[in-house]
Amino acid sequence: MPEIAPGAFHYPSFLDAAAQAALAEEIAKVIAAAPLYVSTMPKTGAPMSVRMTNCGTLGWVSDKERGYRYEPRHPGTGNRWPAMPQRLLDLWNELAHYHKLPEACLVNVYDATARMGLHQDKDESDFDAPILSVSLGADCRFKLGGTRRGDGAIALTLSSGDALVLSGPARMRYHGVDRILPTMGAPLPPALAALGARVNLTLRRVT
Ligand code: MD6
Ligand code: FE
Repeated sequence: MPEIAPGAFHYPSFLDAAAQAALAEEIAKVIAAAPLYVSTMPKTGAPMSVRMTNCGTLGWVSDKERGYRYEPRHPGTGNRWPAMPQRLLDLWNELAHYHKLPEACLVNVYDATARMGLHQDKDESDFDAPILSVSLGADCRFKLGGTRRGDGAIALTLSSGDALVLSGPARMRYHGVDRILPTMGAPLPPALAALGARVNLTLRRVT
């Protein structure tokens, strides 16, 4: 039963080891063209513990001065983001059940101590579109809360090859990564192994 809550679908091991390795090679090429960067929190300027980059026509960035937003260009190089690999578009077509293609794929790279605080993904203009996530590498403890910050949360383990879709009534639920379980689950595929412990990709429709 992939539906873990209304509109939230968890597909354990959706990608097999060969598909994970092939995807990792594509993401390594994205990172070679669009280097990982550290975003900072709006107002405080505190650095996030996750390093990130994007592919697609738009990418998610954040800094102290201008806050969370989508931009067509990499904040460091000033170049347009690399194209979204076809295998990510195929995955979207298979799992998102949405009539428009994703515009952004945010690549989040976690080392063993990185986390992602509880958040809603609300910097997009289109909340009708689902968000599709794919995980590679170490297991993590993922929390899925409610639509208000204080709501109770369910915990799940996201493992290498897992897909997660937040759609419909789950689209605006708070969620975050409590911690990486660095010695549990699979190592990152070779193409990404030097970068950290876990990589998560989130595909989004923005406009
Ligand atoms: C992560 N994921 O798994 C962070 N957002 O590292 C997310 O923030 C996320 O998994 C929206 C939909 C699915 C997700
Ligand atoms: Fe998110």
